[in-house]
Order: sequence, then C-alpha cells, then structure tokens
Amino acid sequence: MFTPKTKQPSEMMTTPELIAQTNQSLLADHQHQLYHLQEILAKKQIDIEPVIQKLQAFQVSVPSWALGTGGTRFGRFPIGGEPRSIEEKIADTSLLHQLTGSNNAISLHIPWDTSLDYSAVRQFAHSRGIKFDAINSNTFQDHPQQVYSYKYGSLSHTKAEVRRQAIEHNCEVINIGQQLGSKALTTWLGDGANFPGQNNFRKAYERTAESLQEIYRYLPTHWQMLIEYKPYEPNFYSMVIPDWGTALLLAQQLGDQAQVLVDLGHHLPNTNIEQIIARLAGIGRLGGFHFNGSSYGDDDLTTGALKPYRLFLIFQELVNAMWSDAPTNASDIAWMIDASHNTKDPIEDLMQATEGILIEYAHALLIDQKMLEYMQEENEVVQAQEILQAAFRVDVRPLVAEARFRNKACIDPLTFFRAQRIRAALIEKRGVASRATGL
Ligand SMILES: [Mn+2]
Repeated sequence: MFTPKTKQPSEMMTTPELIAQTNQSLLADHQHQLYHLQEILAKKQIDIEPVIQKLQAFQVSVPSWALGTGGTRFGRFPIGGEPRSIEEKIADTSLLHQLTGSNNAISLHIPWDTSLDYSAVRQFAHSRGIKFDAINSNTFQDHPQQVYSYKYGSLSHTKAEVRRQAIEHNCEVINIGQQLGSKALTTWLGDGANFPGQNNFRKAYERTAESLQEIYRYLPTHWQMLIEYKPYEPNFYSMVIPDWGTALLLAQQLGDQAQVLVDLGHHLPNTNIEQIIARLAGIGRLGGFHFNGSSYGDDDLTTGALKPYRLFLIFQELVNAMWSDAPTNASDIAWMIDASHNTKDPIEDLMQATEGILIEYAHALLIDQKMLEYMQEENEVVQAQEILQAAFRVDVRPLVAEARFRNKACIDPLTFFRAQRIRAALIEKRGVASRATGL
C-alpha cells in the first residue's frame, strides 16, 4: 500500500542545498561566459533578459514510459533502478525537474500506469511539484482483462463491439485524467492495414470519425482532444490516420476542442515539418507536440542530437506564430518528450533532450522577427537566410544554464547527476532487475 509520507529514494539524493552548493563552485565560470555572450548580443541589439525569462518559463513534460529503458522487438536492456510504480515515476520526474527546472509535468499512459487511488497519486505529485499533462489512451495492443482483440484495429474496427470497447477505454482514460487534474486526452491509433485489399479506406476513416465523435462528446468542456498521426507502423501499407491532413480533417469534423498533435518522428524522411507547424499554428489547430530525434522514421532518439537545425526551424515557426497576429494557440501547446532509451540512462537522456530543446528555442528567440519579415517582403533571399543562420550559430548554452540557475536548478545537471551517483542509488533502492512498465 502506498503511503504518501514515505520519501522516495531519488529525493534523498538531492536537496536544494546540495544543488545550490554545487552551483556555487561553477558560478564564476558560468557568469564569465554569460557576460561574454551578453556583450556579443548587446552589439547586435539583442537583450538577453527577455530570452532568459522565456527559457525559464518553458516546461516540457516527461512521458511515464520514457523513465525506464525502451527496447526494440529484438530486445531490451534494462539499466536497473527503473521506476516500478506511478509514484516512483513521479519521483523520477520530480528529481529530473529539480535538476533541470524545465520538466514540471508527467504524461501518463493507460493502462501502463494504473492505480487504485488516483487522488492519492495526485496528492503525491502535487507535494513534489509535478503536474499531469495530456493523458494517453492505448488501443494499439491487447491488455489482459479486455474481451476483444485490437489485432485488426480499435476505433476503426469493422465490428461494433470492438469499437465500443475502444471508445469505453478512452472514456475511462478521461475519467482517470479528471481525477488527476489532466486537461487533455491524446489518442494515437495503430489502426490500419498491412496489405492491399485488407481495408476499405473510406469506411475505416468513417468508422474512426464516428468513434472519435463519441469520445469527443464525453470530453469535459475545458479539455482538449489531441489527435496524433503517423505514416506507418505498426501497419505498413496504410494507417487510418497517416498524416497531419487526416488528423486536421478529423479535428475540424469534431469541433474546437480537437487539435492536431505533431510528433517529430512521425513523418517520412525529408518532410518539411516546420511548414506543417506553421500551417497548424496559423489556424489555431496545433495542440500538442512530441519531441524526439529521427534518422529513418519513428526512431525516438534524443531530440536535437541529429537534426538541431530542423528543430531550430520548427521553433522559429512557433516563435513567429506567437509574435505575429495569426489566430494561433502556439503559446498553449502541450509539449512532451516522446523518446525511447535503448542504450542510455533514461534520466540522462531526458536531461540531454531538455537541453537540446531549450537551446533551439533560445536560438529562435534571438531572431529579429521584424527584420526577417522585411527581408521576406523584399525578397532578400540571402539576407533572410543569413538572419536564421546567424541566430543558429550563436552558442546559447550560457543562456540556458542561466535559466536553470534562476529556476534554482543545476547549472550543469548531467555532471551533478553523475557526481551524486544517483543511478547507483536508484539501483540500490529498487534493484538491478526493476523494470518500468511500457513497451
Ligand atoms: Mn508520440
């Protein structure tokens, strides 16, 4: 039985005093770098203060399934000390947030994260400064207690009873989310076909739209429904919701509370993702965002490790949408890291991802939007490109570190995590064979 008074092991490994003490030893170097950068940017008429404040305010949530090792269908190599319950996942998120100052929310996945007492879970998270972001339903695999299989689809299934079961699961997930204080449901469907002739495309879409309509009717008025698309996998010939166009069509049919969720890994190679972002943000239909890195497809690698310039261009579209008069909701997006850690320590990887995200956000914040607009209006192609590249080539890491420092987090989280031997302590507490739930 879970008792809220029990201190989780990860919380005993770090304290605000310890973080402050470690920061003190790094402060002189950090401030030297910051002042140097401040001088360089001041000559370009860029004030670092508003940039640092925006970085401080930016929060990206952690998916519960990314706190343990992921794996592929070939195998999984657990790292040890993985969280065994929702409470331990919340404790790890809280630990991460203490170190980064930028991860104040967790995103749960049902039924991977179930509890007998959600109000106690909510209290526990609240006591550790963690909120609940969008909650995820799961009808892409079968669960022990369910009657019907999702082998041939869920919300798009040919049989009404299977669709009913999937609809009810989504409503149940909303019920759980309400108890936790979540405000959005994320639906991603594995539905589709592996072979030509297997599905009637038109009917599969219509059945999906009807099922989503029922879930939408159940949605509380202050909630959002986030529809995530993916071009392939697990079905390789056709996915029922393969692209942003289909997701947008569904959202428009459903109503204002339905939004499109963009996952960086859910595009075919070389897709112009920043243009998709601009289009959705411009019409106020960009509701959620999943960060990860992609080499070939949905690889779920560390954000920014491979294509930082693309991530920067995406942030530029978001910053530009917030800056412009477009009917955008870009300032109200559910940000989440959606990654799978097969070779790295999950907490270290989440720190790297958060850093990568903030660096590209900072780069985008350095852009003179007015000047860029002028160059675009005048068809000054070279100058427009130069504006973007000049911003991207600034080393903004001191700004990101300063945002963390002001948020009372670590100037250097990764070094702190290692110096404190936090993973070793987690292994000691939870065991070398502990495995987080998830894929
Ligand atoms: Mn995703």
